[in-house]
Amino acid sequence: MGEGIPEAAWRRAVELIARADEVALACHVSPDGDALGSMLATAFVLRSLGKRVVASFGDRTFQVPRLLGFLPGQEMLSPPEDYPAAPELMITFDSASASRLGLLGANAAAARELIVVDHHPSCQGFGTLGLIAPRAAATAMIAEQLIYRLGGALDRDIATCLYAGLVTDTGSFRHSSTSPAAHEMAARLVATGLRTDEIARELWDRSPFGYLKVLAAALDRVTLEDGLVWTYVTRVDRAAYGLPYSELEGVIDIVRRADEAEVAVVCKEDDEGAWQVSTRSKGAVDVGAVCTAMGGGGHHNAAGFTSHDGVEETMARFRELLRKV
Ligand SMILES: [Mn+2]
Repeated sequence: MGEGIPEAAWRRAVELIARADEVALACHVSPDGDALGSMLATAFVLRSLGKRVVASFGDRTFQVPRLLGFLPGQEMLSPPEDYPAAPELMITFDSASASRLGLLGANAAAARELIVVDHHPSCQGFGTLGLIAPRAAATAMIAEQLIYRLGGALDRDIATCLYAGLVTDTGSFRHSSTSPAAHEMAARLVATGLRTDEIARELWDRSPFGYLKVLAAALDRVTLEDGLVWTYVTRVDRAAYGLPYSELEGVIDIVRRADEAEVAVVCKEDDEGAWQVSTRSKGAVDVGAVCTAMGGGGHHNAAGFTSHDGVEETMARFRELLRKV
């Protein structure tokens, strides 16, 4: 098992980590379960190997999304301001490009060695070494293999972090990425005694009340046009209920239900006023290609990008590109 990553790359990664005193870990901005879970699992193991570990993500407002608040190991996180300016060894998780590292992009550019652990087909392979497996269902699958190769073992905390990554990216083993290897990994993780029921509730089955009201506003203006279903959520919608941006992750999963649509889009205005656009496809359309053309990235059936234009302008460009793929 090596997720299709060349043995030489694995060996080089283990070697770089073995000779580093301090390892600086980072994952993509607005981390999801796969990004944060993969990073924290690796942090646990590096710490047990006696390494000094720095772990962070480059959001201007440094805050773990509420739904990931149950992940163990958060005491190992520190804000990007405290991150080494030019790390001796840096490892990034689930970030397809340096731009997805946000504030930590500059640190990555200055790192002496930079290992990129990722599974996005659009991953540009930045850094000095890639552990990149486009067929892996989650970055957590690569992180698990890295842990074994470092001589680490799973305990319940590490397994909980990896499981969060695996179930997030496979949509609870529903997405097309759900391979036999994904289920085999789940078996190893569940065997540590983690609570699958509690993790599922934390990730999917709870929200502040305000979420229901914001969701109602988003659904009230949902539009169906020619195989495309889309809506948007503004800062003003959220402000009325004090709802953080990070609570909006699940809106796309409701919008994409529409049988009449092949592609679903949710434009979410973040706290800085930029539009974070989530897209989903049922398979016929490569939204990853469209989002890459819009300056973002992702997978064939799930991708996103950031727009600094208005919603109408953003959607006009998106529609135009959609017609071309
Ligand atoms: Mn991922």
